[in-house]
Amino acid sequence: MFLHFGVNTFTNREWGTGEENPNIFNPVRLDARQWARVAREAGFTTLILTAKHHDGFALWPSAYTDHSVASSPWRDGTGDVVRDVSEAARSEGLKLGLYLSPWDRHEPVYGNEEAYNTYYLGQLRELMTGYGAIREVWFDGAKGEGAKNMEYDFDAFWSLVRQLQPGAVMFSDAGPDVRWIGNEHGFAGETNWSTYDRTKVGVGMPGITEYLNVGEMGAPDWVPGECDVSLRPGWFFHPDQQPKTLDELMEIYYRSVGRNCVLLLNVPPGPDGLFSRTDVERLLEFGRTIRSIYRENLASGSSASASSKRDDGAAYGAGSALDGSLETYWAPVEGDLAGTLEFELDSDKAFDVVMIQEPIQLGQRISSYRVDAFVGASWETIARGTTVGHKKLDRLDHPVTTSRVRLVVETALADPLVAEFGLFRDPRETPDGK
Ligand code: FUL
Repeated sequence: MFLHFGVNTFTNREWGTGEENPNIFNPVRLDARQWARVAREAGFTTLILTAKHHDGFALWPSAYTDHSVASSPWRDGTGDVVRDVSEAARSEGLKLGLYLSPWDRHEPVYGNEEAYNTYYLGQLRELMTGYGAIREVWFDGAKGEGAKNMEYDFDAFWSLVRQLQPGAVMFSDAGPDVRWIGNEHGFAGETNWSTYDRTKVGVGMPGITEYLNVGEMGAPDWVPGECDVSLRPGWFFHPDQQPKTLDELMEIYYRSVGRNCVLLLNVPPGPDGLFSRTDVERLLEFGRTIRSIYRENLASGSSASASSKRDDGAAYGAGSALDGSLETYWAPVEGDLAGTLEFELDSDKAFDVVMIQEPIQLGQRISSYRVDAFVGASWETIARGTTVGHKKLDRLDHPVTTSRVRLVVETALADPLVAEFGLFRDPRETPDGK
């Protein structure tokens, strides 16, 4: 869960000017435990807070500037939003991520490369040393028109994070660990490789958003995509905006998590420092719907067979695709770049979601597949796709009822491996209303 919060929350803007008076920052009822509790109940695992957005206002009392919570009336200048969020996350069993905008419209030395990079590194060090374990650091690439021209010293930023928080992953267009998916709708490409070539992702590369959206088959760098999107039209809270509907959120879920991506959904707290009631209700409904889908894998307990099985003692059989573990997997005979897994259910089952997972600790291999169901007297193709990766979900237009299903891997870059296969039922109506 992304948390966009700061002076914009009080000015009703998306991008602050940097000239905001810290006096406006006063979220009198701020309760980061509410944010963390709702996040956990809805099924999120990590909170990523905008510690500093483009306006330069620091949500923690940074020693490098007085443009921060320390100059605000909130808790008489003794508050620290980063501390509150880090403690709330820990107590709810969530991980913590921080966003520190490189573009800074307040800081007077911005534009002077040496001075500003030093300033930024100072702030980054405060965040990487003061708040316990950090899971993700988010480097936003935005730089508005008219911004002073300067190069950020990303190599220095990245090595500081590696040194101080070796367990953190770093997000930016160019990785190094997690890449932007190329749009803010929460939609990964239907084909989505976790691999791409970092050197191609220079600023201003033509076609960059498409490249980020799809990745590149067989490219050298493992940089999975992350889909960032807001629950509301804006990233920051605006009183006249409404959250997305459950169906819109589920569409995002299928096109992000269901396409080999991490979903980073933004929930903006309001000026009182709390999530709105409508947002909380929508998030809990979203979490319940997802849990309901996974409640029962209708394929589990079926008898599974495969076109071939790698034969060197270990458990590479078809049954490994149904054992609930991403560590064990079906593998065909070495050298087979295609293969079929067939599942015989004990009786007819109706499902409208098909799940496939690769054991990505061994890379991403499958490049095209189809799913067939035995209906009446013949096999019918009910889903078709390209990449799989960590998780592929295919939502069908209408429920299919059958007792025989097969996954046909048509092409792969290396022996295709399948860690898990699942058949599920989305509790909502299918798109065609059945
Ligand atoms: C963009 C920013 O300009 C937006 O304000 C927001 O923070 C979004 C997540 O990234 O680049």
